[in-house]
Amino acid sequence: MDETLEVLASLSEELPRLSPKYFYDSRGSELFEEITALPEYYLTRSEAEIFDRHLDDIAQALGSGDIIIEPGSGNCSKVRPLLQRTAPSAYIPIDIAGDFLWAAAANTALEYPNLGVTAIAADFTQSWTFLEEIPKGRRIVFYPGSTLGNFDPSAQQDFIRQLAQVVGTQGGILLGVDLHKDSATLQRAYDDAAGVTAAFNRNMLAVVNARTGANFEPKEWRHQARYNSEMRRIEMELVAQSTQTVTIGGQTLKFSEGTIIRTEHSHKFTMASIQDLAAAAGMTVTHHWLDSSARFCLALLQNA
Ligand code: SAH
Ligand code: AVI
Repeated sequence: MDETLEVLASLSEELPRLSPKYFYDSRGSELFEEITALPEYYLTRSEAEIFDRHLDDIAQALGSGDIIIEPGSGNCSKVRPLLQRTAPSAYIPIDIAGDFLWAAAANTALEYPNLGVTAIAADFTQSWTFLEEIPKGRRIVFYPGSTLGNFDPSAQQDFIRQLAQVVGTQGGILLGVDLHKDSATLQRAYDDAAGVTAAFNRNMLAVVNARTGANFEPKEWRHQARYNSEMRRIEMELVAQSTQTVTIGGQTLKFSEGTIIRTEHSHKFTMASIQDLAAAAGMTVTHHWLDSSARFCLALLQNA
């Protein structure tokens, strides 16, 4: 769907929403990179610790010489241990933030001269026609960072089903997901003291302005994040600080003071929910690894 129509439709819902894909232009990608270094945002460090502790095991489970496909590759830094240890023939980073992707992929290609790097600037929720152009071979989809958790549960299932087809019976999905835990730790991770997550959240309105010609005033919106422990998800929102009139695609929308726009769900997982997701796609969790505090899980899913 055309982005202007999509934005108008989701903002007109009973609970106005914007898709988290609008977080990511180059500025949004930089802000996300800053988030990953925050003391409160343990996810990236916990996942890195899993690689530090278990790389031999992970590499053995994956085998060598594969094609690694990474949806939502960001700065392409998480794949490094895999590139070093499993020596794949090709690496295919896919990301919606094109300029940030080109720069990250170019650095990766320079650093690994024997690796074929094909960067794909695309929305990974759309059809993966680009697969026709990538080299043939056994495929590993590397999907770290708990980006799967930004989909709602039925979309998570659809996405894993699609990835199951991409990897076939020979390959696998190496999936990194954040685990359910106490609300305070989670809320801190999404509402840091330095206000970087707030800036990341508000930047979404600047991205929507750039992509649809809308005229949101980002500074008139306040960041809010709460853990909904029943739904096992962080709900990130923007709250209007005054009455706002916004024009998008020739339509005028009025948001009274206190109006909430839901910008992100970040679902948290349990071992059982990871296994259920795999099973719904006809896959099995053949291996899994945790960090020392059991905050984060890296799982290898293979077709049963
Ligand atoms: N994998 C990295 C980055 C995670 S941030 C890490 O774990 O640190 C999520 C990434 O997914 C961003 O780089 C963002 O641009 C990308 N992304 C989000 N929605 C997307 C979509 N619909 N299609 C393609 N990329 C998307
Ligand atoms: C990319 N994604 C997994 C992040 C998350 O934790 O849900 C995005 C993010 N939102 C706020 N902080 C980080």
